[in-house]
Amino acid sequence: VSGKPKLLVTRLTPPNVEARIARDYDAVTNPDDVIWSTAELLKKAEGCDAILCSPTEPMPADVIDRLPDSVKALATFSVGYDQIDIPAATKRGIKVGNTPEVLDNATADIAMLCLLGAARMAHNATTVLRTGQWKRWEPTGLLGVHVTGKRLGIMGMGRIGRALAKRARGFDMEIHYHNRNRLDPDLEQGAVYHADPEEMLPQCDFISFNCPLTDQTRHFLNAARIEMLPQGAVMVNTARGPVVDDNAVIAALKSGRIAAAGLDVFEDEPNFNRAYLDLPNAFLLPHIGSATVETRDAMGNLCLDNLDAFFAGKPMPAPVN
Ligand code: 8YV
Repeated sequence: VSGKPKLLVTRLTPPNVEARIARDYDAVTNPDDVIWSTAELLKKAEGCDAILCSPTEPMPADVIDRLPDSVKALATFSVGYDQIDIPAATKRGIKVGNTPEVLDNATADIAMLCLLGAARMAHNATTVLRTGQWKRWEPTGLLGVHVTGKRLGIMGMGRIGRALAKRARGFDMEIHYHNRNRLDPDLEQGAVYHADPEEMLPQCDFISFNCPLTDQTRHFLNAARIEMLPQGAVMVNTARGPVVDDNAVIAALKSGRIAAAGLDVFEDEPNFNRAYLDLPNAFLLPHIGSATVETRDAMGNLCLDNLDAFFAGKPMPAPVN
């Protein structure tokens, strides 16, 4: 590429990232932050060398295959890249980068918030307060699930899973985990490894999903596996909505089979299953895991580090393929 590379930026990025883009790239941006259809995306990508994209633009194989030939790199503003068909990108010679590490702490904080918010029925409690139903102290009312000393099963012990484990240890929880591979002892920090995730389920007073969405993890927590959890378990999801079957979770929250859920992600966001709204034992957040000023800045900068490296002919600092 001679001169500044032409970059398509699909969503608004933090101000200092916008400034860096304006300085270093010939950019097509989206100042009104509208969500583009695939057709609009493909049209705007014409003549671009790379795209700074996000999970709001699905890029399955048929979209990757229709990208203009000029597009040689994708930098997604996310650690998750399930929205991109990576083998299709690789096949077309398109390099993909993501934003690991910089969002671990913010996301683990939200996982802990979901865990505590669910366990202590925070949604129901705040509703009681805000709707004028707080008339007197109730010795046996607004009781949640005790956290200290309980077993937490972490599905996916990558960087975010480990950051959650660190927090949960501070709450004296006993950590169990399933991961494709067992961790080295220095990373495991005494957590109990379960090679078979189904074998872990009966030991999960709490279960948290911190794994990527893949063909293996899609709908992992379905009706049959909910039955393998202890009665009254608490579940947390800050990963991707489709790793659980929302209909099965909603049924289990209604019956009390699952005592409470803390969810930051849903199937078909933002058109999540509205049945969740009727559940006092569901603590719900609108996908804010990485939503701190510092984290979003760092994510934007890492996207540009990936792209700068790519255009300098160097390996991306956070490559996917
Ligand atoms: C963001 C995320 O909400 O990184 C991810 O995979 O889901 C979150 O950090 C999102 O990607 C913002 O674009």
